[in-house]
Amino acid sequence: MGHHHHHHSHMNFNTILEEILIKRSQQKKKTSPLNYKERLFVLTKSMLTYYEGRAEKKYRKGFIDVSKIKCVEIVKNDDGVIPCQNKYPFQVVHDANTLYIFAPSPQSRDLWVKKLKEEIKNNNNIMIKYHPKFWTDGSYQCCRQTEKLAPGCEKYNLFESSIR
Ligand code: 4IP
Ligand code: ZN
Repeated sequence: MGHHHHHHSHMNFNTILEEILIKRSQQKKKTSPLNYKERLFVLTKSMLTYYEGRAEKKYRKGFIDVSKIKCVEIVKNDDGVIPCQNKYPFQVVHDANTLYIFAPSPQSRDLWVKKLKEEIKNNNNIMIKYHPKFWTDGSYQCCRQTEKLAPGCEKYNLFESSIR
């Protein structure tokens, strides 16, 4: 007691990337609401975790096992409206779900996509094809397929940054 370390509790040596971003609810159930929440995202070698709140008082809301990620890519949105403050979407496909995350700038998005791609490059479940556009109102905007798990409609390139 009596000795206080000055430390940055919000960032440890395991952290690859950390930033406040916005996420769309994954709608894991048919009854799940569609909403957008600001979350503190933290990427480590093993987990992508998101928290409510900022550095000191943060509550974990969700996490994705990096080894379960099948695809990380920018979302093509052409002139579509993005109903939250951050206008640069990317997707993290894992298990049976897709997490859509919205970055505040192209630079932020590029960094997240790049770092995530680096971390998943040895995963054995990487998708051959993916959906370049959003799942919205019961179908993919890219191919109009109406099953969330419908096969991808465009070749996925893990080693190239996608076209905007
Ligand atoms: C919740 O809505 C939040 O958006 C959750 O996000 C989300 O979980 C839930 O989706 C959704 O129902 P309410 O806050 O209105 O309850 P967060 O965990 O960031 O708060 P995800 O899975 O997106 O983390 P479902 O599909 O998990 O129910
Ligand atoms: Zn598609």
